[in-house]
Amino acid sequence: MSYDRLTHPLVRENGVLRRATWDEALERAAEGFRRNIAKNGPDSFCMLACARSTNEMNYVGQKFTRVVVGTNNVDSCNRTCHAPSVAGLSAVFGSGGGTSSYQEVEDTDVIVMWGSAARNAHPIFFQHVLKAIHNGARMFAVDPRRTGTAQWAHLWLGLNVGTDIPLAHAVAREIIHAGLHNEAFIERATVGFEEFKESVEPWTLTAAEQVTGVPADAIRELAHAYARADRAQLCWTLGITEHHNATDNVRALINLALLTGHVGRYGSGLSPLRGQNNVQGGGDMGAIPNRLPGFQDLLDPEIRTRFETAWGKPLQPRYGYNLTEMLEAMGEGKVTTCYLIGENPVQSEADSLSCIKRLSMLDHLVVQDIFLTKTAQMADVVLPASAAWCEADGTFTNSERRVQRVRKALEPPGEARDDIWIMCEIARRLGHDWHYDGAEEVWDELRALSPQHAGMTYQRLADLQGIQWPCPSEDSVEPPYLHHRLWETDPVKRGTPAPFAVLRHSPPVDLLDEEYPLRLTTGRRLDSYNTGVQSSGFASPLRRGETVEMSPEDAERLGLVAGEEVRISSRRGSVTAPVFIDPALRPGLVFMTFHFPDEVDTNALTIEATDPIAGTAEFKAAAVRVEKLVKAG
Ligand SMILES: Nc1nc2c(c(=O)[nH]1)N[C@H]1C(S)=C(S)[C@@H](COP(=O)(O)OP(=O)(O)OC[C@H]3O[C@@H](n4cnc5c(=O)[nH]c(N)nc54)[C@H](O)[C@@H]3O)O[C@H]1N2
Ligand SMILES: Nc1nc2c(c(=O)[nH]1)N[C@H]1C(S)=C(S)[C@@H](COP(=O)(O)OP(=O)(O)OC[C@H]3O[C@@H](n4cnc5c(=O)[nH]c(N)nc54)[C@H](O)[C@@H]3O)O[C@H]1N2
Ligand SMILES: [Mo]
Repeated sequence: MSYDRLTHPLVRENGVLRRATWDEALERAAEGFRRNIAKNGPDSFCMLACARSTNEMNYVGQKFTRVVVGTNNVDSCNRTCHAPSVAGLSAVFGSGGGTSSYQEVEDTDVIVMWGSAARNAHPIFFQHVLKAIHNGARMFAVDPRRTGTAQWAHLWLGLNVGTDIPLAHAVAREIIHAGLHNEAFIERATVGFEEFKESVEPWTLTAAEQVTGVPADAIRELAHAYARADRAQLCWTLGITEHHNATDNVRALINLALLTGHVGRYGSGLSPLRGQNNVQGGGDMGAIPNRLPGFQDLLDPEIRTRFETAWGKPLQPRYGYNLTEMLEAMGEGKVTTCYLIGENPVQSEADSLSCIKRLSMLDHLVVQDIFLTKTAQMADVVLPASAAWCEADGTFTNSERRVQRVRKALEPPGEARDDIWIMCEIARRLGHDWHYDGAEEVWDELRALSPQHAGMTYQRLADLQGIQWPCPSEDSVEPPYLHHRLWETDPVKRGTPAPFAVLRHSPPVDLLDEEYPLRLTTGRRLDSYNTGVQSSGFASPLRRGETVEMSPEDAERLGLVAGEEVRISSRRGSVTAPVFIDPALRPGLVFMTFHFPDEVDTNALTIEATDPIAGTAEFKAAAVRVEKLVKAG
C-alpha cells in the first residue's frame, strides 16, 4: 500500500477522523493536554519528537515538554537504536558522540564493521569505506549474515546472534596474550585494566569458537590486524545495540579501543553510525528524558539554573520517562496523553500488539506527521506537518557530529504547516505566547545555551558547509575527532581516565527450544525505509515485499521452496510471508525486515526484552517456528 500526504488537519468525532480547520484542531489538541495535565499532573503527558525533522524542531519540542507542560517525558526513536551507544560512550568518555569524522575512515588502515549492514543502511558512509579499501585498508565484517557489506570485507566473521561479548573478549584476550596491547596508553589514559584482563581470561579462541561459531583462526586474524594497525576504526550499529544487554555490548567494543589506543587520534576511533537523518541532533537538542540542550545533564543544579533563568520556568529536577517507560506507563494508566511527532510506534515497536493496546488506553493522542500512518489513525487529533528535508528551514546533525543547513525548497502540500509553527500555536493556547521568526531565531536561542554549538552561526554553517561539534566559539578550530585529551602527557589536561568494563555474556532472552527452534533477526534493505511510510509508494521490478529469508539447508529440511507462503510464529504472535532462499544465511537463522508492516507485521513476532540502562528492545533476536501453510480442503 502507499500513503498519501496529509493535507489538512483531522479530528475524531463519533469514533471517526473528519476534516477540521486548523483553529479547531489546535484547540482540540490543546484542550486535551490541558484537561489531562489538570487532572493527572504534568507527568501524565509525554512527547515523542521527530528524528526526521530539524534540530530546531527538536529544541522547540523538548522546550514545549519542559516549559509548557512541566515534565521531562520527552524521547524519540533514538531509544530503539543508538541509546546504548550514547550510554556506553558517555560512561567511558563523558560524551555520547561518535569519536571520528568520515574523512578519517578513508585515511585508516583497518575498519571493523561490527553488526552493521552499512552497504544497505548507510550507503553514503559506505562510499568512504569503499574509498578506504581502494586506498589499501582492510575491512572486517562481524555479522551473522554474509551481508552486502561482508561481501566487500577482507574477512567475514559470521557469529551466532547475541554472542558479541564472547567474540570481543576473545579478541581482547588474544591481543593481550600476543603482547599487542598498548601498555603506555593503558597506563596513562585508562583504569581497570587488571580486572578486565582477568575477566577475559576464560575466553580462549577455542572457547569463543564454540559459543560464537566463528573459527579460532578468524578471531586471531581480526585481533592481530586491529591491534597491529597504526590507525583503526571500529564502527557498529544495530547488530550491537538492539539487544537486551546492548550497553554491555557497546562497552565490550569500547574495551578493544582502550586496549589498543585506537581512540582520540587522527584515523583511529569509535563510530556508532546513527539511524535516522537527525537522530544525533534530536538527542543533542535535549529531546531525551535526561539531557538538556547541548547534551547537558539535567541533574546538575548549575546547568538547570541557567536554563530556568533563560526559559523563565522552574524545571523538574528528575529524569523523565524514556520511550520504553512511556509505553509501560500508558499501560499502567500513569501517562494519559501523548504528543507524538513523526514516529510510527504502532509498527516500529517490538511486540507491536502490546504497543497498540497501550496506546489505545490513552485519553488523548495527538499525532503530527506528514502521512496518515497507522499510529495517526489511532489519534484524536492529526496535524499535517511539512517535510523537514525539503519543505522547512533548519539544521540536521549527522553521525560525525556535523551540523548542516537544510533549506526550504518546496511549499508543503495543502494546508500542511511547519512543525515549529504547529507547536508554538499549541503552546500559545496553553498560555505561552511563543513566536519564532524563522528557524534561525530558534538556533540562536540554542547557541546561547549550548556551549558545544555556541560558535555555529547559520552564516558559518553555510560558509564551511557544516561544522562538527564541539564548536565553542566563532573562531574555534577543533580537530575532527574527539578525546585527544587522552593522549596528553600532562595529567591535568588528560582529565578523567577512561574505564575498562568487566562484562559477562548473556544470551538472547527469547530461548530456542523444540517449539521455537529458529533464530529470527530483523533489519533493513537498501530500497526501503523503516516502517515503509515514506518508501512504500513506489514499485520496481527489483523490489520485493516482505519475505522470510532462510538458508538453503533449512528450506530443504522443512520441505519449502522459494516463494512459498509460510507461517512464522513466535511466543507473541504469528504472521505469514513468502520464503526467500538466501545462501547469505547460515542454517538456524532466519531474517525479516519490518518495511511492509501493512502486509506483514514483523513486530508482532519480536520481543520487548529491553536493555536495563538504555531501554532498547531486543529486535535482533526472537525465537520462531516456520511452518508450511496447510491448504484448506
Ligand atoms: N535503506 C535504509 N537505510 C536505513 C534505514 C532503512 O530502513 N533503510 N534505517 C535507518 C535507521 S533508523 C537505522 S537505526 C540504521 C540501521 O542500520 P544497520 O544497523 O546497519 O541495519 P540493520 O539491518 O537493522 O542491522 C545491522 C546488522 O546487524 C546484524 N545482526 C543481527 N544480530 C546481530 C548480532 O547479534 N551481532 C552482530 N554482530 N550483528 C547482528 C544483522 O544481520 C544486520 O546485517 O539504518 C538507517 N538507514
Ligand atoms: N523489527 C524491527 N523493528 C524495528 C527496528 C528493527 O531493526 N527491527 N529498528 C528500530 C529503529 S532503529 C527505528 S529508528 C524505528 C523507526 O521507527 P519510526 O520512527 O516509528 O518509523 P519511521 O517509519 O521511520 O517513521 C518516521 C515517521 O516520521 C514521519 N516524518 C518524516 N518527516 C517528517 C517531518 O519532517 N515532520 C513530521 N512531523 N513527521 C515526519 C514519517 O511520515 C513517518 O511516519 O524502528 C525500530 N523498529
Ligand atoms: Mo534507527
